Amino acid sequence: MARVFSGIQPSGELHIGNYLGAVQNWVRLQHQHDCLFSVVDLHAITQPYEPAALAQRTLDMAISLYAVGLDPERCIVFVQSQVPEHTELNWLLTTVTPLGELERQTQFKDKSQRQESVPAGLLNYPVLQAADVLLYEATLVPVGEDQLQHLELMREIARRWNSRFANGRAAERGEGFGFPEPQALLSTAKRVLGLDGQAKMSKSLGNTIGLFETPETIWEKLKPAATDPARVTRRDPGNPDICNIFTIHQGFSPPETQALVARNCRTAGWGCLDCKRVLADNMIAALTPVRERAQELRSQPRRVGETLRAGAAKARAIARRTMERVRRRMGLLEGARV
Ligand code: AQP
Repeated sequence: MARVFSGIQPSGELHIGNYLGAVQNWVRLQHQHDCLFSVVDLHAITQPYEPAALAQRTLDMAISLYAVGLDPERCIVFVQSQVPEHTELNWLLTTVTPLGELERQTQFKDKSQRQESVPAGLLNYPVLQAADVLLYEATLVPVGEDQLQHLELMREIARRWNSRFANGRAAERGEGFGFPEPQALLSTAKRVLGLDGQAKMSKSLGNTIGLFETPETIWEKLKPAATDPARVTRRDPGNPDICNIFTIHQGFSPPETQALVARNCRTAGWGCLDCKRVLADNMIAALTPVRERAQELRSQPRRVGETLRAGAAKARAIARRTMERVRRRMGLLEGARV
């Protein structure tokens, strides 16, 4: 079984971009691999945020993950800041990370433009992400397309650390330790655009459909959403391959409906509103039970907190073992020696 790690920031409500791009895959993977999924609150604080609201948002995101189907009996779900080894490994990895690589990350450039004063934590974000994954020696990372550049850097960090600190002769004796180079795992909806059809759907851009919206809101948001820009009038044929609404259909509608939608789009048999109505019905059918499960979990915050702490304890047991080996390889003085 491969080890899988992925995370999500508690920076707002879980939306269908996060769901179709990553989280839906997580639910499937928990049945096939050894999986860890984290609510990465330490990443979320690299953007402006409200301290009084963060803990509640973290709990809400965990509830969302349980509600969509992550089962604490099948995978480890935990809050990043409850496993301090993430920040320790982050620091150690910064010593092998080239500054130039960090400065050329697209997400850093985008997000730093939106802030007046840019915190160093935003620059360091991909190193913390590398620590998240390498701490568990994970080999598969299910993410959306926006994270591919970070994944490439993570592999580079692993290679640099290995070439500096992994000991070849010890490895021959079976005592070596080096980080595996993790691979990204993309879903079919690897990039869901926002409802305006411009930027990617993003919690911080307010262009989302949340996973827990009511049926009325889902329809109200879908109605004006951007489609193929070439469809100006009802009679113009469209191209589903470049339509964001069709991407969302691929996540919520069965294959035969997708085929029907594509045909009716190309022949102008349906207008965009007809296509959106079918999508709304399928989304509502899929998301109503998820919304109900979330409501039930919200009424039991203490139980959710306990489940998360148990998840953090399991994650920490793995993280500690990795850190013992990392510290030794990097030459840090062991307490037992003096
Ligand atoms: N629009 C998207 N399409 C496909 N996948 C997406 N993901 C995010 N947006 C899309 C994937 O969701 C996972 C969790 O993302 P995150 O919360 O760690 O951070 P993010 O990518 O920065 O998500 P947001 O919604 O855009 O958050 P903010 O606005 O706070 O930055 C990741 O695997 C991501 O690829």
